[in-house]
Amino acid sequence: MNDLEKIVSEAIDQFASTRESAELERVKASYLGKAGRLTEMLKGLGKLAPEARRESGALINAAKERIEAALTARRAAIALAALEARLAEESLDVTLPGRGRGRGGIHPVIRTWQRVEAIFRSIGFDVADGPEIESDWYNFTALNNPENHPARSMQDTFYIEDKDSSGLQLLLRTHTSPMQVRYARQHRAPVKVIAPGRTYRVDSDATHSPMFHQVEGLWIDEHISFADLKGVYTDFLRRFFETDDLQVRFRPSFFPFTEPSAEIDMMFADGPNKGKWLEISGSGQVHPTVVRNFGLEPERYIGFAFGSGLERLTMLRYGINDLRLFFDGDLRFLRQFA
Ligand code: 2U9
Repeated sequence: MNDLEKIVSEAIDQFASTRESAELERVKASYLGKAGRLTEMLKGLGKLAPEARRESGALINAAKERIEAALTARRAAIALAALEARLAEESLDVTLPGRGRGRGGIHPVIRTWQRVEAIFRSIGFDVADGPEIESDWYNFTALNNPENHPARSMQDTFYIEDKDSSGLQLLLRTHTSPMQVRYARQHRAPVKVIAPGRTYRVDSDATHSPMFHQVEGLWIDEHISFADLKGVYTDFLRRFFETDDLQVRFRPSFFPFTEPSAEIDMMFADGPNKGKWLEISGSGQVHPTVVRNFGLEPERYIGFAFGSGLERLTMLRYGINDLRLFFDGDLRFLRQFA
């Protein structure tokens, strides 16, 4: 075998023994690269006489073409092997059943929130939403809470250490009333609004959570009376609990922001709570000082307010007996409402 034949067959053997393209390209360079064996032979042609140069040149070029053909074939083989390896590794069994996606649901307290909104909207109430971080003025002062009222203490209220840009004391709202003060000051009379939302108090046991939900209502106009409160709230309860067999009573109470004030109790004619008076809400005629803080004259404007816990409404509606279930995130509980 002459030199050229040997080089060609060595190249073909070496190509065949490579397993990946980088290695193949390195072997290729040793034959066809700048200092490759065949390249060196082509360079040597210059020293030959014209006749011999043409003859040798043709032979070397024919050898080069065979090497290049072997190279192209090996490149294709390596690429195919890589593709097959990948296909084998990433193979899918399209006959397997799908994994499915977990379906989310609406939290029972939020369901109550939505129901309450829909019912009050249908009786002409607007729905207001506002900040959970409030100033001391909107949360307490505007609502006629005296400076030394116990609710203002750090034992009951979460205070924020930093003051706001104008030096105001900030806190987490303890009720949604500050939103109604904002709303009344902005809209003027008549005011007919509910404010549902998250509220915060330093309190945590089987019946209290540091974060809970309230809905408060406010109706202020020239001739709003306790009869309107009783009518609106009774209508709300009957629709919320989907029964007309429900009694409502008012019991005298005290809140700084209402005068007179009353607890609202209700009694079902059926079901597990049949015949029991259940506390469901606080309420009252809005205190004249609070009306003045809206920017309205209390001699002309009068109305009522109420406040109810959304957790309490939810527990009574679904027969839930432990408040903590709402906040545990246990899917076995939550799925029942999805
Ligand atoms: C304004 C003026 C007065 C809202 C009211 C109550 C009585 C009340 C509690 C019920 C259960 C809070 O979630 S709870 O712990 N609320 O007893 N709330 S009157 O009075 C207002 C609201 C807004 C401007």
